[in-house]
This record gives sequence, C-alpha cells and structure tokens, in this order.
Amino acid sequence: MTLITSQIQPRQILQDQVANTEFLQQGVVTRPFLSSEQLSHLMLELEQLGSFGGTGFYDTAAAELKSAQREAIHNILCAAFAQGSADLLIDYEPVMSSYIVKGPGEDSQKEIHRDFRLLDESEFRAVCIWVPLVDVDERNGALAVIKGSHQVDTGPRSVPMTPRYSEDPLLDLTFADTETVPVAAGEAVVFDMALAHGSDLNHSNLPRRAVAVAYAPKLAPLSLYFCDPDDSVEELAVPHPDVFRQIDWRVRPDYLHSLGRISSDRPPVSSAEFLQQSRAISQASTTD
Ligand SMILES: O=C(O)CCC(=O)C(=O)O
Repeated sequence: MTLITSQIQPRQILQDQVANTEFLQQGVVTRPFLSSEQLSHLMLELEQLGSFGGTGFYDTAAAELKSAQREAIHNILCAAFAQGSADLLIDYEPVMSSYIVKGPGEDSQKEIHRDFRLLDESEFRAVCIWVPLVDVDERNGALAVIKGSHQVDTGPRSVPMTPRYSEDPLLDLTFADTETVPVAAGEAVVFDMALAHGSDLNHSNLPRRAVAVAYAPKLAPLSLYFCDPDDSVEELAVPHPDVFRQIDWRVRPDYLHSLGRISSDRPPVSSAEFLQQSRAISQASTTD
C-alpha cells in the first residue's frame, strides 16, 4: 500500500539529535522540562490570576476571555517555558498558549484531533510543548496520541472547520486507538502539531491542570488556513505570531492578505487507513 504522507523534510527541530530522530519519526517525545521550583512558581502565578475551569474540559485558548487576560496567561507561560524551550528547540518562537483544566468526571474528555495548521508543513513543523501541573496517567486523563500520525496527510487542518470534502477520519476514532503518555508533573510531552492527540476522561476526583505553548520556527512564514462557506480553503498570511491570539477564527479576518486557495485534490483517508498508515510509519522507524 502506498503511504500518503506530508513529505516531511528532515530539518532538525530538537537540539538533541537522538530526541530529534524520535520526534521526526513518531511525532512525539517526552523530556524533563520544569524543575520543581519552576513548577511551584508557575502554579502560584496562575493561581494569582484567578480561578479557571470547573467540571468538564476547559481550555483558555478556546474560552471567551478578555484579551488582557489571555495575554497575561501567555506571558506567564512563555516566561516559564523560556529556558526549557530554548534548550529543547532550535530557533523557535512562541505563537499561542493554553491553560487547560480538566475537571473530574463526565464531559472531561478532549476528543482526538489535530491542531490547526500554522505554516507550510512541507518545509517547517510547528511544535507544541504540553506540560501537566500534576502527575498524569490513564486515571486522570493524560495526553493520548497516535504515533506516526503527523506524517499522514488528511487534508488542510483549517479553521473554523475542516472542509466537508476532506471527511476527517479522526471523527471515527476512539481512545482504544491511542497510546496514553504518562508523565510526571513538570515533564513535557513535545508533539508535532499535526499529530493526532486528545485526552480521555479524568477519573480522579481532582482537576487535572496542564499548560501548553505552541511554537513555530522563527524563519517560517505563518499562515491561517481558513475554510470559507463554499468549502474551499484559503491561505491568509499572518504577519506576526501575536495575530494568532488576536483573531476570532470563526469569521474570515478580511484584513489578512490572501495567498490564494489550497488545492483539494487528494483522496479521502478512512479511519482504518489513517490508523494503518500511522502505525506503519511509527513501526517502520523503530525497526529501521
Ligand atoms: O490537555 C489536554 O487534555 C488536551 C490538550 C490538547 O489537546 C491540545 O493542547 O491541543
């Protein structure tokens, strides 16, 4: 079977060669990230900002927040991640951030998804550094991933929706199809933004808090891939990373310069094919 992949260039992303090879092939690695002092300091700063979330899944990136509060969170997270991200990544800068509170019980799942595209992935890769503030495993909704899936092309990951022609295969997947990534508080799960990921229910009786910052290469031109009502995807130039935190992705930001339409001539991938291709990529790399 021919693999439909996004033709990733083996540009070095992570400073550490061994971790970089694993990251390029699997789409995810775990690394020590925040010291216990850094973690305590971060938790105190977030607490001072107020209380966020409750039951269910809450993410400041998707929540209706005042822009000053969103920026305050972004600044706290970028400062907390500054040293660790510079040690980990080669010439990347922060673009967006999230403070995520996964309350206990019902409605706390985050569906399996891929983050939206920020750049031309045939040349550059956007990276998310996700760090839990408590130890996480399958009991309290650790991150769950499909290794190798970052290389399977399922069409443009546009906002505010995926075009109907692209028949998103992830909608039919369940957490049985994923691999849980247990990590200690302060440890990072570093993943390619095209990787399929999510998190299952928080079965504990305490909130599972986590923070995440999305990074793009400093050299990469940034774009918003906007799906218009006629189902065509348009590439809009994003002149500065801050724009990603300022725009309302539900409406076409007319002030962004259009770079034209994205081609839609790719075959649909079924969920079974998506899993099969992801596993083939992940396993090929471990046996190579
Ligand atoms: O924190 C989680 O459970 C999920 C986070 C996530 O999906 C994301 O950062 O894109």
